[in-house]
Amino acid sequence: MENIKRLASELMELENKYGAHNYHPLPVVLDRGEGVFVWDVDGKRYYDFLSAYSAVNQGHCHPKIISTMIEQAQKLTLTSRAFYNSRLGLYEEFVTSYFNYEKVLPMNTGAEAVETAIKLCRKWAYEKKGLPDNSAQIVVCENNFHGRTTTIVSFSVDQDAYTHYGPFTPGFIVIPYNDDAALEKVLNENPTIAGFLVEPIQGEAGAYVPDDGYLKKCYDLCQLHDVLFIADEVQTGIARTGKLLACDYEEVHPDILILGKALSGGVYPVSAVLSSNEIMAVFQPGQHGSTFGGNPMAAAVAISALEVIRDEKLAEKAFALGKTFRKEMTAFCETSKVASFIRGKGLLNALVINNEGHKNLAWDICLKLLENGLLAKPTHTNIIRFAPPLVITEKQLLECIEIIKTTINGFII
Ligand code: IF1
Repeated sequence: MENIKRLASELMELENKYGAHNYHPLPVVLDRGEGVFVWDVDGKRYYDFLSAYSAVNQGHCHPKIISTMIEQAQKLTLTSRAFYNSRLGLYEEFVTSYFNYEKVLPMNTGAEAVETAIKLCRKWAYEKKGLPDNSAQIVVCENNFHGRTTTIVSFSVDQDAYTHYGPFTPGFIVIPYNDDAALEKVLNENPTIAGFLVEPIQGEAGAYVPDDGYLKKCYDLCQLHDVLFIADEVQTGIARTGKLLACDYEEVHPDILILGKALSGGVYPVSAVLSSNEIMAVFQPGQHGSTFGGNPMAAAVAISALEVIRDEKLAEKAFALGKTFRKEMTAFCETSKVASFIRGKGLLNALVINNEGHKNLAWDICLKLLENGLLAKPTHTNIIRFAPPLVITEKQLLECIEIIKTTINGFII
């Protein structure tokens, strides 16, 4: 056991010495994952309540997805789009039907898909809506998180995300989130708006759920002004919030839908932009693409990952278990001086902590949760995100709720 323990510290030291310091990980070295569990190099087991930021909704190393990956890996992994391949068309038919769209543009990371959606929206605005060249504006919301490219951080309000990355990409208007009147005002005042890019629930902001009806009102305003409603469901999509898409709660069908993360069950970078024939037609050969986008491995894995969501009814499970989690945690917040309130939908939830007099309380709670066998990470200094894989059972969830309560009760403020 002693050797393995040294291994953990050695591995952390290697990351520290040879890796860029663009993260501040919790002090645990993970080595294996299965379902809701991960094990560290010392063989200690943890409940994973981050799910790689909702990329492993299907659970770690889901056997069906893994076997698809192994089979495809032994056959054909990458061809580039210079040629057709035997998996892509099958995937494109499957995923467009699954989400009720006519066309898909396959990419790899969430940020790539967001960038693709921005280019698609702008090109549509010039070529179909008739906006003057280079005049297109896209409306975004305060406290957004859509990825980390230079264009995307150009419209971030988080200093850590944009400081010293300028000069920034113009053409974005930032309005308050959960404020449809602000969207209406900016649409009435600006004739060159092309789109509205929004997270149906703001993940990084701490599972910030907008008022009921907000998405529908914004969607209707966009329709009225011939502006594209673009939903970034990279984190909220694929059953995480208790529906297949968070937009489904308000029966909003985005003009452009952005998916990523759990689209592959966390085994491979797969993202997608879905839209209509009319909108997607603005992309002609040679006008957009990527080396790995639409590769046969991604196509095969994504079909399996989506079949698991459907066949194991993971949206329904997330809906029911999310209610249990928020009910239990709301009751706990009523008696706790540390836990203020819980918010979220499905199994995307966040606990707001009262960190008065103890700035890094959320971080310290996560360190204690780690000791107690549960992995969670704070987003901002006073919010802890709780997002287990959707395959968690009710019994396991109740056990984890006890771990969370006991751990927090160990902190006196
Ligand atoms: C990091 C945050 C979550 C996303 C939404 C696009 C992307 C993301 C709604 C880009 C990615 C990840 C990125 C990761 C941590 C994590 C994150 F904390 F950064 F904000 F989940 F909330 N749209 N979110 O949440 O997708 O390019 O990463 O595949 O950058 O630290 P990506």
